[in-house]
Amino acid sequence: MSVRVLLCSVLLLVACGGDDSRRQWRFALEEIQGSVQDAYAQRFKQRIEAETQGRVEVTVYPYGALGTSAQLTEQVQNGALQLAFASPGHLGSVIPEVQVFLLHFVLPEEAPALREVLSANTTLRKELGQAYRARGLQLLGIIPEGWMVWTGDRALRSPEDFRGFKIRTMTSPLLLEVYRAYGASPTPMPYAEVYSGLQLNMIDGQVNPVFAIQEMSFYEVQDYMTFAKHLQFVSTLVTSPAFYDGLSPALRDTLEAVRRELDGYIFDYQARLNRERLDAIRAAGGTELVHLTEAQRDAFRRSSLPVRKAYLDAAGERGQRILDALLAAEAAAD
Ligand code: 6CS
Repeated sequence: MSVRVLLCSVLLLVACGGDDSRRQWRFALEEIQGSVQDAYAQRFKQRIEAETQGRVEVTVYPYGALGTSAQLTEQVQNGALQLAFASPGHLGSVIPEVQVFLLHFVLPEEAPALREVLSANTTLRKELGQAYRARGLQLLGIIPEGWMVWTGDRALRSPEDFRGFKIRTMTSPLLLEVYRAYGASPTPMPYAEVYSGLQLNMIDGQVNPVFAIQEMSFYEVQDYMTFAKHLQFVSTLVTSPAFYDGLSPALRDTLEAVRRELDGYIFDYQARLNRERLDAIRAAGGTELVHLTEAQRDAFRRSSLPVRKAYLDAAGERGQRILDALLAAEAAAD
């Protein structure tokens, strides 16, 4: 074998796997250091490197290092990255089915039922896994990051309060339907542009979990946080089918075992982080916290129902099976 052929083979193995020799896995985040995704990735790195005795080295790239969410997904598809988070809020034009996680009042509300459905619902994992594969992605994990909270220049106690409200959304197409159903003017934009958009009054508000509102300093340029418990922020961990299929069976088992272990870890971690970050926002002062009553939540629930049809129009029969599975889990949890 010539030196050149040997070098090429080694480079291919390092990038793609294929045996258990030394390799580097590049893992990109849609969030900054200190976030839920960062905590997940740091623990993942620690566990994978320990389990493989350092034969696999994981390098974590926080948001901003390699591009927007859409760009990270492309980099996974073309093999430049081995792992990345891909949030349904940004993935809808690639995988319409995943937009089920953008529908309000669908997932079970209580933590144990939510944990069960996200980590262990076989229909969800099978159907979503196939949808990802069909678009050149391998679904690894489904990760909750906390309740979405509306921030704004006003409190949002009813769909009427949303009338004319310019809310920044992530970039999935269904989010336009979701917020138009409340009478709002949804404005999709990448995460990195939200703070300046709020500061310059290009948008009136945005929606994210508490930890993100704190670490991205959105609360500093917003007067109100409205807690409607309408939606859990869910992200997904992805790799490419070529990378996944190219792993040795032993290394694939290790990857799956670590992923399953992290399901439990991240669920508790995000709950704690969101509580601590809310305390920090309270301590800073200047932001009014508004918690909706059941009657107020019901008005939003009713307004949100027609969006399920828009989801099914985009996601088809597989989408129907996924939505049915989630609604069944929600009904069972009641
Ligand atoms: O709002 C966003 O775009 C982002 N929010 C969070 C909490 N994670 C990733 C996502 O891109």
